[in-house]
Amino acid sequence: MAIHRLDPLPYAYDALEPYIDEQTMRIHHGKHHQTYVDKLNAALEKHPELARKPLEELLADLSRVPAEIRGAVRNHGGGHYNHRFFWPTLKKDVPARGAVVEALRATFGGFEEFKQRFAQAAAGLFGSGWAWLVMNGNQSLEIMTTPNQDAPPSQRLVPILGLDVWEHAYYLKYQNRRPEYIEAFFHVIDWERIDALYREAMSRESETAARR
Ligand code: MN3
Repeated sequence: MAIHRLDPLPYAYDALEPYIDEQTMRIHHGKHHQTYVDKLNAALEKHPELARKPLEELLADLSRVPAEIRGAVRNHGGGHYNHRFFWPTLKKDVPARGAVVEALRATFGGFEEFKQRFAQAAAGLFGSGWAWLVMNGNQSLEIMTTPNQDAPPSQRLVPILGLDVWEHAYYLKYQNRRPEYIEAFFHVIDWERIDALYREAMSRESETAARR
């Protein structure tokens, strides 16, 4: 029984043109993301007791996932988690503002400085993976990268912003010009959603801190 499923994009495939092209979005969402979902479900079929657990919980403690499917959960579960996070954070031409932007200025010494450091991290990642802005357990923002489909919850980090830098995310339009794709990404960040994720993470962390 398929437990995890691929949600439709919350916008049209061509909604991010010209920054991210329609064909890339169709293949990326309909083929690549679908494959992560299918392979995750196939792995979980062997362990139905895990299938009912939220994906985030499985990724947060991979050592508790049976060894025979641990790699599949890490790669395909991570792939599903990362892409499910990514799609709804994209929207064209949303002004960068809100509490998260204030926090970025305070943390990185300016919004442009943040952009530069995030872009450097994304451009410098060797091979396939993701660049992230995450919140750590001290309610601080950090820029980091993960290889392949490794997901922030596996490091106890809460994703606030993420960028897929696998070639499948940009090759049709940008070929080897990853920096141009990264530059284009800054035009399609839904800052309203990023701000909501930031506020949510802040209040969740405060609750956790209060319980400690
Ligand atoms: Mn991808």
